[in-house]
Amino acid sequence: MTIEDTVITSRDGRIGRIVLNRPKALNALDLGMLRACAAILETWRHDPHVDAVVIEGAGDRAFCAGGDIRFLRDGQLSGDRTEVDRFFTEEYNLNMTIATYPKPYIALIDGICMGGGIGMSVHGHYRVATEHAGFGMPETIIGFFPDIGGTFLLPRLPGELGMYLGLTGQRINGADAVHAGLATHFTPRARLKDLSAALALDGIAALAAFNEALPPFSLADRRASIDHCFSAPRVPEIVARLEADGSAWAQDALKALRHVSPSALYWTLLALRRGRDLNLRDALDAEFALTKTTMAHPDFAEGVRAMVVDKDRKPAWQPARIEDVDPARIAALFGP
Ligand code: QUE
Repeated sequence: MTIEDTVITSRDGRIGRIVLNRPKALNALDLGMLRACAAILETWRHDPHVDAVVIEGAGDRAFCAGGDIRFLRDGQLSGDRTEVDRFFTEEYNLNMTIATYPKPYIALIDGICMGGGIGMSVHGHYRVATEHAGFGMPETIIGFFPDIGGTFLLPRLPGELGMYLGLTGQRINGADAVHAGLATHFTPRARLKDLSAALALDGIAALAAFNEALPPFSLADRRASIDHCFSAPRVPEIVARLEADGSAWAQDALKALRHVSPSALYWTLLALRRGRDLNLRDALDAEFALTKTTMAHPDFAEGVRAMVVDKDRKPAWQPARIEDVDPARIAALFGP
């Protein structure tokens, strides 16, 4: 083990520990990290001394900010999809491994948890969130769509909450994530170290002992509006319903929708509606196919450029307006 390891694994009592250790990159996942996690999960699957797995992120800013989106952009722009396909294949297989893991898999989430980070946590049995957790699927902001099983997870949140989160890219805090079903337990940061130690001693029984009363769901008063606006059949109707709503919440949602890739709104809506009826494996396979077609759209490279590479936060979307997206062009991305 060296200090450069981007994934640190260890045994502690009867648990196996995984630390995503790229704190300067907000623990974003590269291929080496995916492989290290997959390898240790295979080792521990059959290890009679490991009863459960606990995963966390290094540093106090992030559990995991997502995938290595610069690498994916570079691969896409190179014209050779080999490395990009390999990344998604291994990432989605790891999501599936976590979802079907035979031993308790517990993610401790104390900081941002977005995109690929959701895939590394929410498919597992237990997700403990602190008051510093921030859960989100912000892919429309970079001209992509909620992958890593997001098309399976989001349609299964209460009402149209998942469509709201997936289209707007809005982030929710740790307590709200428990209310929404993305997290299972709420433990303050001040007690997380003690919880982590207790897991090694007592196993998953420690989860209940450290679970604290939840603050109210901050979106409780918005649930009816979310369900009404985001159940509209198409993107322009969602916009029209938000405009008709007129509340401060609706204004914020509209502002978010007008900032993200208009084309990504269209393909995300279709992908999330389709995911309602798929199991996780089929959803991941459908997402894999969709990575090929959506990433070939100019908005992906432009979105990553604007938000992650140059950080000017001024993407030049094509088309630039929701009203100008051609639904037939989006439908074609889903195959014949
Ligand atoms: C939307 C996203 C991502 C994002 C920013 C967005 C995303 C992602 C990253 C990210 C963050 C830090 C890193 C890194 C990538 O940022 O998916 O390599 O060091 O992974 O607005 O979807």
